[in-house]
Amino acid sequence: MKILHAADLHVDSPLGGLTAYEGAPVDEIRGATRRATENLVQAAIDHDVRLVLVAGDIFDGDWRDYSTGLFWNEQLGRLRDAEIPVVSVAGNHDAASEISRNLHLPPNVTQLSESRPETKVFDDLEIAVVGQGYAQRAVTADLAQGFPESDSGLFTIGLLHTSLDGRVGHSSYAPCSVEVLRSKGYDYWALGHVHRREEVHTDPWIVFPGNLQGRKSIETGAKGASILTVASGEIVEVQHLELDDVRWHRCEVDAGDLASADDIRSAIADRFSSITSEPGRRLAAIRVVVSGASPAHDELWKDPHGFEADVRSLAIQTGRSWVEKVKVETSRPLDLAKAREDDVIGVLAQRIDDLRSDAEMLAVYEPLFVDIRKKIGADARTGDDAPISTGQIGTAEHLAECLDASLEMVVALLAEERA
Ligand SMILES: [Mn+2]
Repeated sequence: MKILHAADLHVDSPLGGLTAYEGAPVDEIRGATRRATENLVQAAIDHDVRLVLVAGDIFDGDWRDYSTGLFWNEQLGRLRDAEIPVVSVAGNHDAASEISRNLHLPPNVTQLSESRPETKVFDDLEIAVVGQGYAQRAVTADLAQGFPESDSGLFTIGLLHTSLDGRVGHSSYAPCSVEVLRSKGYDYWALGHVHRREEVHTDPWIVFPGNLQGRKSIETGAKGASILTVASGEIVEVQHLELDDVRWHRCEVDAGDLASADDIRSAIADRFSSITSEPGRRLAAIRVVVSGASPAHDELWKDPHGFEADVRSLAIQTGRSWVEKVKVETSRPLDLAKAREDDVIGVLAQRIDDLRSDAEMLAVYEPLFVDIRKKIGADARTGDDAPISTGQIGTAEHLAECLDASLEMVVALLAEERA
C-alpha cells in the first residue's frame, strides 16, 4: 500500500522576483504552483496510492478570488474520482483566521480540526490519522503535546505543521521536540512548514517533504512530495518524488580569472546549457551571481543593464530558462601588499592585525551583540534572501571573519573613490 505525503503547496503564490522582460515565460512561471499541484494529483493516481496527506500551507494566504479554491477543489475532485481519500490540516499561511473565503470540500476530503487534535480512522486501510490545524497564523503552543498516544493497534500517522525544534529561516510555529513526537507511539509523522526536504528520524519516521514547488531563488533543487510504502503495518520505504514544474538554480560565476565581460558571458552560457540539459524538461528559473576581484570589473560596471540584458538574451537562446536576477558583485583586483605601504592604510592594517590576533580583546566586543541577536528573529534573511544563523552574529569567530574582510573593504572603497 502506498501513501502520499505533501506539504506547503502555496497554491497561487507568486514566484519570487517575477520580472516580465521581453521573451520571459511569464505565464508558465505564474502557473507553476498549480502545475505542481496537478503533478501531485497525477502522481497519486499513477502510483495507485490509498491516501493523500497534506500537512498545511495548501494556500499562500487569503484567496484573491474564488479561482484558487475552485482550482484546489477541482484537483481534489480528480482524487475523488480515483477513490483516493485526502486528509489535510491548516498551516500558518492558510490558518482559519487567514482565509476569509471558503468552499465546501468534496466528500473524500477531511480537513482536521483547528481547535483540538482530531483522529480520522480508515477502517478498510487499518490507518488512523491524528492531526490539528492552525486557528491563527502564529501558533506558539506545542500542539503535539496534546496529541493522544497511539493505542488502537492501527497504523498511526501524525499530521502537523511545525517548525519542530527550530529550523533556520523558518518562523517558530507549533514548536515541539522529536522526543515528544516519538513518545506518542505513532508509525509516521507527516510534517509540514519547513521548505527543505528532511528525513528527521527513521524510528519512527519523521519527515518534512519540503515544499511542492520552489518559490524563490534560495529554494533551489528538486521539490516534490514523499511517498511511503507500507506492508503489514510497517514502513518498507520512503521516497522523494520530484513534482515541481519550474526549478530554481543558482548560477555562480567567479570572475576572478576572467579578463573580460565576454569571458564571463561564455562562462554563464556554459552553465546555462548544463542546467537546461538536466533531464525532466522543466523550466529553469536562474539567479545569476557574478563575483570575485576581476579584471573585467570596470567593463561590467560601465553598463550593468546592458550586461544583464545580454545574460537574459543568453537564457532566451538557451531555451526553457528564465533569469530571475543578475547580481554583479565583482570588485577591482587589489594589491593588498602594495596598499599596506600607504601610511594611513599601513597603520589601519596593523591595528586590524593586532585585534585579529587578540582573542581577549575580541571577547570584549561579544556582549554588544547579545541584544541584536535577540531582536533578530529566526526568520531573518540577508539581502540575498538567504537565512541567517542568528546565533553566530557577534561571536568572536564571526568578528574575526569580519576583520579579515575589513581591510580589503577599506582598500576597495578607497580605490573606488580614487577611480
Ligand atoms: Mn508554514
